[in-house]
Amino acid sequence: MSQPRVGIVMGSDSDWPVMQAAAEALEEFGIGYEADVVSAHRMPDEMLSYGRDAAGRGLSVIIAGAGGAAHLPGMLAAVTPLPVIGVPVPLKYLDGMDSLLSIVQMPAGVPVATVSIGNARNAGLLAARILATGDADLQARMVEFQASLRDAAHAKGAVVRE
Ligand code: RP5
Repeated sequence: MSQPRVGIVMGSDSDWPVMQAAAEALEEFGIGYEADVVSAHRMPDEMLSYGRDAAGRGLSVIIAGAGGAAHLPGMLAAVTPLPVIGVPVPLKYLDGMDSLLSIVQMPAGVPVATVSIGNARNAGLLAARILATGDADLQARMVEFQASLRDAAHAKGAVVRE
């Protein structure tokens, strides 16, 4: 895999079963990534260092997933100029609504692009779209991918008005 352009981080290794879908989406597009556990609550110093150093290390996008009191995406967004995509990880209680609200309700000035609960695949695809704005080949592959979604919908009998 090439030099990491996307940093996938999560609050716990228990988040990986959800977060690995982001990695798989990036792999489909041949985008280099790194994946790390960087807990906002259990490793606050390491979390701040990760966010502060990410751009300088050559990352272009951060995907951050956490569950419960999910402060990781927002805290990273506070210390990096990079786009941060938040993934609300569903836990045993509250069905991920706690994670969603913790991530999505950011104060003005500090954006986190939040995907739906557990939808790490969309986080990977959104990171690919962000990178594709400066990469014509990658954008062409994204267009092909979108066409494949349309073809798959047709194959299932979807009606499309032309
Ligand atoms: C959060 O606490 C993590 O992102 C994880 O979703 C949750 C539970 O972590 P573990 O107790 O499983 O390590 O910070």
